[in-house]
Amino acid sequence: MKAGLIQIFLPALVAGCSFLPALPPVSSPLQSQAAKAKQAQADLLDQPQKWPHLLNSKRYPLTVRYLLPGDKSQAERVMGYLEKSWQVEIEQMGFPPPIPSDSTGSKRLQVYLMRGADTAVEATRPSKQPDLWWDAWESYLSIDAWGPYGGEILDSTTAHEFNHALHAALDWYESPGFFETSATFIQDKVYPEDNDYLQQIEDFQSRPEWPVHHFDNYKTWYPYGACLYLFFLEQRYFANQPHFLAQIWKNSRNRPRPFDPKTGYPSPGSNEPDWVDALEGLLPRGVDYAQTVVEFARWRWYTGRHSDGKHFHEGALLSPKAEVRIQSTLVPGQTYRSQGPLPMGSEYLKLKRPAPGQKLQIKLQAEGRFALQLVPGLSPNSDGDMLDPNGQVEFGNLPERTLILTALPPADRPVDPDLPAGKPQAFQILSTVTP
Ligand SMILES: [Ca+2]
Ligand SMILES: [Ca+2]
Ligand SMILES: [Ca+2]
Repeated sequence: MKAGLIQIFLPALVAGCSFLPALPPVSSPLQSQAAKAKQAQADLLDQPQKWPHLLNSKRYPLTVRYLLPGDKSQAERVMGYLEKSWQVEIEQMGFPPPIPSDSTGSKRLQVYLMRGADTAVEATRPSKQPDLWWDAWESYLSIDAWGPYGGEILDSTTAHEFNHALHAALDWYESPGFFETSATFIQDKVYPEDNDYLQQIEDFQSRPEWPVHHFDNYKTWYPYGACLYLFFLEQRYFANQPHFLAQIWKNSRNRPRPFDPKTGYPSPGSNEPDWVDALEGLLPRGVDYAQTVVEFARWRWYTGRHSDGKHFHEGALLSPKAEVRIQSTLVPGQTYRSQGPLPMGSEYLKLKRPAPGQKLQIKLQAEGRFALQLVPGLSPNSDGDMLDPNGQVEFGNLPERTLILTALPPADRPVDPDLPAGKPQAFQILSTVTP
């Protein structure tokens, strides 16, 4: 197992996809070709002296290497994207520079352009610079500028991968999902007009029962689309300034952690502080991660057709598929049972207004703790209301409202993004109609 490879792409295993093509037989020409291509990459990546062509940035310590003279214009294009990424991510947002994996001693970040290569960042070894006390790794980028992440989205792809190189220099073993959540948020900072990230929000919004920090090991775009939470934080808590993200990464640094020989990775529980700890250090006094997640559960309803211009700068650009999934519709008088969301996840239920002159009362029965709220708000200045577990639902003039149940962890247990999520928190709702 090769530790340290972070890739932008989604492997062929898309969630729920059960019609994967059969793999070629073990010794097929196709596979041996693929094996040869992999070997060719292994012989070249991280070996700058073997590359015949290079381009050095005049602005920043960046080198793009390529194999064929005819690829020069592509190399120039990628260099332009890298320079813009450096300017925004490092100079404007405050990430410290990357630590190059570079055997030539040039101290320039090496970026390899190769057809068929993984579009990825690889961290090669811990930095030996004596003043770096934390788990800082040297890294390089490889980019297939001709592959599925090239073309029109090569700009945001480059911004995304460059951000991973900055992660490597701070904490290469932070919680895995947060790498993609951060780098996808970054795409819109460096290339605001390239809205490729919006599609990835669909997988995230279709799984509200998972915690924001859930990592499904690249089965879906979920951790990428979780950038919606970072857009919420930026707007709600950080005055629309994206610098908080670099600060979270800086504050989540830790000393090098011992590797577990069984997995080849440090044990997840040893990631202290983690990004949630770092975030909580930046939030206003008295606000914790769980509280932001409850608020965010309300915000994420205001997307697509529910956008009101006050939640998410590009919420109205999201397609109906990127609206948060409503689990069920309850008719007045119905009893509803659910296996429930994971702790820190939410479930959304539509409530229908009872007949004129009648009131709707709901009663929550559950062992775990829940936060209940109703959207949308009933007045222009309100975007929703908290609801008692045993309360009356007001409808104002609305024909229906959405009830959000967010599963909270036990009050005495802080949330840790590296530990298993736990079991779904089952609940039951009794709804009664009274005159
Ligand atoms: Ca945008
Ligand atoms: Ca950490
Ligand atoms: Ca922690």
